[in-house]
Amino acid sequence: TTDKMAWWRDARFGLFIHWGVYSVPGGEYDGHAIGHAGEWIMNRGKIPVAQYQQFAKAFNPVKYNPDAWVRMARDAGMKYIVITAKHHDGFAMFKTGASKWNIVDATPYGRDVLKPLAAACRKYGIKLGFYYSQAQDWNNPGGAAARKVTSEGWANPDSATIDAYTAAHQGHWDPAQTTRSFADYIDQVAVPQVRELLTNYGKVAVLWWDTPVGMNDTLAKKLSDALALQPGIITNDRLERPDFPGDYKTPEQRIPKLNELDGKDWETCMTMNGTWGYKPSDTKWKTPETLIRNLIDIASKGGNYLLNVGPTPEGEIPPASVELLKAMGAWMKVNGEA
Ligand code: JFZ
Repeated sequence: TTDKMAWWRDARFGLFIHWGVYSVPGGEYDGHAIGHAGEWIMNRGKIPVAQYQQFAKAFNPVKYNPDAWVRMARDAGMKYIVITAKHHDGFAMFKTGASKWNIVDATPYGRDVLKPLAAACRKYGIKLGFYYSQAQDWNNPGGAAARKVTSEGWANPDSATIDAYTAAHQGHWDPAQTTRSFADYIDQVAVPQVRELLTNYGKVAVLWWDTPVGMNDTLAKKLSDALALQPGIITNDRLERPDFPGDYKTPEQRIPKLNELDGKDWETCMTMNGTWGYKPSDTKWKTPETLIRNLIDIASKGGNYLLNVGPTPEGEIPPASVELLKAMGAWMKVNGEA
């Protein structure tokens, strides 16, 4: 049955939130600007695990206001929110028993940020989804690392050694990353955390998988089986196994052409500047006109638009993003559905 897709097809517009420890360095390491998106800084900068984990001590989102975030999304005309529960740096933004590398145990803030977001979503009738990086995990031992990436963007004095290690260890750059097998990481971290996410936050509308590096059918089945905890949950296509195609496709940073559409459900995810995670040096914001046209283009072709914000370590959504969402809300008020 495809009934479970009804709300999603109706929704058209959602908020993506990339938030985690990577917002602390914000694209800069050791005084150097690191290329690529902010949330990839640990991999792109080949930052050792012990050093990266220091950033958690400065992650203290005392200005976090989930009620205001959800109202902001609602007022922009959005119907759902997908937040990074765990991105590739492996940092859990929630209370978890599967790893100490989480917001409760490793930051001065010491609180789960997903709980109050779930409550605010319930209050305003906004659906809540979790992004979960099921395979790539650069801090929990055994997690995968995309292997094509070499260090760049700064004068890493050890880059030759690190790049050689990376080439020889499936993309890992720190021996601490390889002290457990990938299968054990899936059993001991990924599956338990997905189960926690689907148990402790009430109704979860979407599970947004990403980058299935090193995955195989057996391990993917364990992750997919956990979804039984939330009847009616919708998943994207990034588990990427033939047996688990997911419920919708995820063209990234682009809007499909009419002749590419094959009748399957799809969602374009997109940044407002050029990064998913907070990176203050990226000031190349799209205009409100562009974003509104994108929404119209996507809606007219039957897709959904998942538009991203990257909050700061203090828990604030960048003012430029807030302004863009206000502009979209103003347009939606006049032209959106009643
Ligand atoms: C992934 C992440 O690596 C990235 O940090 C961000 O979370 C984004 C939403 O998803 O990046 C991808 C994943 C898939 C493609 C490109 C980038 N793809 O299929 O072209």
